This record gives sequence, structure tokens and C-alpha cells, in this order.
Amino acid sequence: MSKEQPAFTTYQNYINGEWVSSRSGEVYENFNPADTRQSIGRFQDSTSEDINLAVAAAKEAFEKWRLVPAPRRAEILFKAAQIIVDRKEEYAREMTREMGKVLKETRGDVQEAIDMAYFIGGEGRRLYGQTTPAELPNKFAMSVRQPVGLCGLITPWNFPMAIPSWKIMPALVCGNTCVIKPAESTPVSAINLVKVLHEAGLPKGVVNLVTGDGPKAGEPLVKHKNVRLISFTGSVEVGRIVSQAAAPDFKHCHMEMGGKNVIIVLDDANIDLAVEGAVWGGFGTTGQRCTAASRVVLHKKVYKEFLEKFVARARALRVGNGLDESVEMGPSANESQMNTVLRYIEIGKNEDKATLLTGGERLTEGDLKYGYFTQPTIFGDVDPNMRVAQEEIFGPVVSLIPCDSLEQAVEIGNNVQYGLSAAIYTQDVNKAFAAMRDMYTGIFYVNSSTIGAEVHLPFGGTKNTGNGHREAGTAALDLFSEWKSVYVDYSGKLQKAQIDEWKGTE
Ligand code: UN1
Repeated sequence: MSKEQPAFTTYQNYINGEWVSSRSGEVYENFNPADTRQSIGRFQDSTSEDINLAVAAAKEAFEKWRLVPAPRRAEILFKAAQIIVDRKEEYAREMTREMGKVLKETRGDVQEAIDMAYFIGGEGRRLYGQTTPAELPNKFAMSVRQPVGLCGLITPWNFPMAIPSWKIMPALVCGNTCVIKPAESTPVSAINLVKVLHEAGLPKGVVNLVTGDGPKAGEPLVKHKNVRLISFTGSVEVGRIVSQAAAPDFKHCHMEMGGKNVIIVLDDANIDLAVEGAVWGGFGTTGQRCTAASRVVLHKKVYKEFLEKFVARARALRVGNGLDESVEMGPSANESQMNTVLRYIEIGKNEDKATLLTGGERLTEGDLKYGYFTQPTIFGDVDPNMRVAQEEIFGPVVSLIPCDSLEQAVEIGNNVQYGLSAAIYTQDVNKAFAAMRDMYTGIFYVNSSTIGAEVHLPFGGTKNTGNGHREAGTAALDLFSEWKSVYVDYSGKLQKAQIDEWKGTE
């Protein structure tokens, strides 16, 4: 049963273990993107004053938290995971209301936070370093992980609980404290996650949450002198600003940005399977995944068959309020995102070569007019250099690009500024492996769509998608810890590495 939230719930910031209002007392209101007549609630419109308080709390908490044994830190995550399991349905419904994606997917988003808690909690008993021989006698050498310190986490609206969990949980296991600024339009899910950590027994100040927009709340967080690490997921444009703001203090800086992901369909592919993958990758989450399949590069021999089946599937997709279990695609998450989608559809329509095969319109029938709905849209015969085939749209718009060979498909696939995810559909293992080697992306799928990464593998991409780091998997530990190499000399004399000569055992 869904329990609707009363209108005008006011959510607060979480600072030093307490729920508090912003210093200015200012709030902003969010609305359901599937029906803007429904208020989601009011949220603190925070400024640098609130950030300063949150950072001060996190700084103080760090001195104790770093000394808590990692397996004990992890126990809190295990408890949190159990609480989220019990509330999975409730949190999924709240996420659908605030963000729009369909219930099946918001359940998956919440599940991803559970998976991350169990996976990275397990790392609390590993956090492996190296023990290694020393080059001098009676000397011991090892490397250990130490926390970076205070982490500023900035998270997007498309995975409102999963992505905060990818950042908060490994940060905690490694012994860091943090301040999170979730996306302005989807703070409820991050608030739910933080509530759970509080209930699971996280000491005060270890995690702090401050809501608000980028310029007023995000920027002071990124620039704060006491913040040692920034982990940001969002657009390339904002990522550039964040990265520059973090540079003067040499903060650790993790950037996870856009994608223009490709599905390659070869002439020997199982076409029905490829169509399913393209529907899921292109229109799942209303195309609002960094890993969304916004391009399909098709061998000419299967182009027509694929196109007919894909267009038919897109036309049949049920678009509507994600709380309705029969709905397959929800709205854009906010008005400006819908406007971006409509703008790109116009750009595509005005290109000489591309053909609009289906969709292209905002949906306004009945109650849909109260939400940000657009039709699943497909352009055919797209030239790979067109803007719709080069720029991230973050909406339900897919470009079909014909090709003659695997080599050409790989070239088209790689010829974008991003390098997050790619997929190939083929029955030929040789071609699959060649594409796996040659696609310059951080994630690669064979006979599966471009989306669906699992938490125990590294997540991230090449080129303008990221700046060389990976989150999730054990790679997350490299993000949220620093190496300390330790040498213990028990010879009782001064020994000089690189200089002392080995004179034998006599
Ligand atoms: C994103 O693409 O924005 O791989 C995150 C997936 C999800 C996470 C996606 N597990 O599809």
C-alpha cells in the first residue's frame, strides 16, 4: 500500500547528528515531475553558513572516526543495509515521486544501496595493503591505507540513493567523514539514506547532509579549505567548474560525468535480443542514465529489420506516472531536463540527413500535461557527426547509425568526447573480443545493453566522462584512501637503501 506523504513536509539538513534548519531559514519546494500539482516537500535552501557548520562537525568527528577499527565501521553499514531492506518499497515509492523513474527501477536504485553496503562493508575486514620484502636485512616493509580526511560529496538526481551510497559507504569504511550535497531536485532519497545510517548507529558528525543548489551550497563545499576530497557526479560543464575550484588546494578530485554510449549490432546478432537491449538502454530511466544507450550503430544488413522492430517497441511503450506498475517509462526528472530533450529533438529534426522515425513530441494528454513527459524518440540514418549523435541528451532519444563493418562501428563508437559504456551484439566471439579491446570505454557489455553495472566492479569512464578514477568495486577504496608505505628497521643500525652493498651472509 502506498502511503502518500502529506503536502508541505519540511525536510531539514543533517549536521552533527541532528536535523536542523538552514541558518537563513530559507526553504525551497520540489514537485513530482510526473504530476507537478503534487508537492514533494520543502527543503533547506542552504548557504556557506550551513556548509561551514557541516564541515566543522565532520572535521571534529574525523579524529575519532579514523580510529574506529574498520570492521566496526563496517558493522554500521551492515545494519544500515538491513534497515534499507525492510524499507525498500517505501523508499522506492518516495524516489519515484521525487524523481519520476518507474517503480521497478527505483526498487533497483534502493537495491543498489543495499548491495553497496554489503559489498563495501565486507571490505572493512580486508582493506588490503601489501607486505613485501625489504632490500636490506632485518627490515620490514608494508603499505597500509589511511583515510583521506573530510570528503565533500556532490550527487546527481538520476540515481538519488544508489550514487550517494557509492560515495558515502566506501568513504566511511576507509575512515573518512563527509558532507553530502545531494541534487537539489532529489534530496529525499539521500535524506532517507542518511536517516538509516543515523539509526544504524553512526556517530554524530561522521556524515552530514546539506541541501540546496550548486552555487550557494555546492561551491562553498568544494572550496572549503578543510575538505580534502571532492567526489562529484554530474555534467561535464559543472564538472569542469568543480574541478577548477578544487585545484588550487590540490584536493583529491573524483569526477564522474557524461556519456554518449553505443550499442553495436553486427549482422550475425540476435536481433530480437538487440532490440530488447536498445529499448532498455535507450528508454529505461527515460534515457537519464550516464550509461544510457543513446546511439545504436547497426550493420547495414540488419539495419531495416532492427529499425522496424525497435520503432514498433518504442511506440508500444507505456509512458506515464511511474507509480503505476504497468507504466514502462516515466517523465524527465525536471522541467529544464525536458526542455533540453525537446531542444535536441528540434536539432535532430532540422538536420538534413536524420529522419525522425517515431516520437518527437511532448505528451500532454489528460493528466500527462501536469508532468514532464515526452515520447520515446528515434532518429534514423543519423550521421555520426550530428549533434544528436555527439552530445549527451539525457532523455529518451536514440540515434540509429548505419555502418558496413565492425571496424567502422568501433571507429564511430569511439568518436565522441565520452567513454563510459559500450555494448556489442554478435554471435562471433572473435568479434566480441576485438570490440572489447578496441572500444575505449570504462565499461563494456557483450550481448547485453549499456546499462546494468554491478556494485562490485569499478564504475566510470575514459576521456571527458571522468578524470581517471573509478568508483564502486574495490577501486572505490583507492578513491577514498591514501597509501602509506611503512618501513620497520629492526637491525639496530643505520641502514641505507640504494647505497649499502650486500656483502653476503658471512
Ligand atoms: C548511471 O548510469 O547514471 O549501471 C548510473 C547502471 C546502474 C548505475 C547507473 N547500476 O545502469
